[in-house]
Amino acid sequence: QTPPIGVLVMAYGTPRSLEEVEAYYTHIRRGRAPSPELLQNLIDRYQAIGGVSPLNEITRAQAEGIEERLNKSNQGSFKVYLGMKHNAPFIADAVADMAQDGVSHAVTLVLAPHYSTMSVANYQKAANEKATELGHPDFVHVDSWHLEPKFIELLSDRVAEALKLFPSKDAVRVLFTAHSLPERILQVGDPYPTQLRETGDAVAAALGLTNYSFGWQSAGRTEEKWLGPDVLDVLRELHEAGENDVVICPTGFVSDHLEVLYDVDIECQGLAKSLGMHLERTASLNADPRFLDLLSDVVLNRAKDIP
Ligand code: FEC
Repeated sequence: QTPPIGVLVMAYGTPRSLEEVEAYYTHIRRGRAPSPELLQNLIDRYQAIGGVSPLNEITRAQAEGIEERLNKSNQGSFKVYLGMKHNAPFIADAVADMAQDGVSHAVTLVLAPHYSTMSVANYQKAANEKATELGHPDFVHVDSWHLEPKFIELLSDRVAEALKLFPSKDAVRVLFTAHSLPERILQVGDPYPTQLRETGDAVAAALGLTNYSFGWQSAGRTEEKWLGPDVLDVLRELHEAGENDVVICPTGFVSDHLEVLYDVDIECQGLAKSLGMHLERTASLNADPRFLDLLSDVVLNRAKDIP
C-alpha cells in the first residue's frame, strides 16, 4: 500500500491557557523571556478576549476540513499534519510524525495568504530543517495564495456584507490590513507589502471600490521601525479629514484570534468610538466551507509538482 501524500498545514499557534503565555511569548522572542510588564500586558490582552484565543480550535477545524476535501478529490490519499510556529504541536513535531508514518513527499501550506521572509519563510525553514535531520519527507511549498480567485471572491463578499451595515455605502472607506513587520524587510525586496496591495486592489476591483487604502496593524513592541502607517494613525487621519465611516478588512489573517479580537475589535473599535466614528470589521474566514475549498484546491495544485 502506498503511503499517503503528506500535507503540513502550519499556523501561528496560541497558548492553551494563561499559564502557557510566558513560554509562548518567550518562543516568539526567540528564547528571550519578556519583562514582567510585557508579560502582564499580553496576559491582559488575552483576558480581554475571554482568557484564551480561539485560534487553536479554528486552526484544527481548518486542517480537518482541508483533509476531508483532499480525500474526496480522487487525486490520491492525503494525510494532514498540523504544525504550529510558536506552541505545541510544533512544526518540528508534525514533521517527526510524518517521518514516523513513512510519508516520503508532502505539500506545506501556511494559513496566511502573503509571503514574507519574516513569516512564511520561517515556517518553511522550520519544516525543512527537521526533514533534513530525519531524511524525509521531501517538501513542495505553497509560498502564497493571496490572489487565488476564490480568495478574492470570498473577501469581496465579506467586504460587501460589512458595507451593508452603513446607511450609505458610497462614502465608506475600506481599509485592508495585515500584521506589520520590521521595515528592514524592504531592504531584501520582500514581496509582503506588494502582495497585500495586490489582494486589496483585486477585491476593490471586484467590488468597484474607489475609496480604499491600506494599513498595518499589531506592530511589535520593539525599538526598530515597523511598516506603517499603523491602522490607528490611519483612523485618526481619516477622522481629521472628515471620513468617519470605515470597514477594516484584516486581509492578512484568516481566523479570529488575538490580533483580530483585541487589536481590531477592542483597540481600533475603542479609538473609533472615542472619535465618534462608525467602524465595522469584515467577518473572519475561519472554517467557512468556501475557504476550505479554496485551500484544498491550492494544495491539490501544488501536489502536482510531487514527482
Ligand atoms: O490568538 C493568538 O493567540 C495568536 C495571535 C497571533 C497571530 C500572529 C500573526 C502574525 N505575527 C506576525 C509577526 C510577528 C512579529 C512579532 C510578533 C509578535 C507577536 C506577539 C503575539 C503575537 N505575535 Fe505575531 N501573531 C500573533 C500573536 N508577531 C502575542 C508578542 C506580543 C506582541 O507583540 O503583541 C514580533 C516578534 C519579536 O518580538 O521579535 C514580527 C505575522 C503574523 C501573520 C502571519 C502569520 O499568521 O504567521 C507576520 C495570528
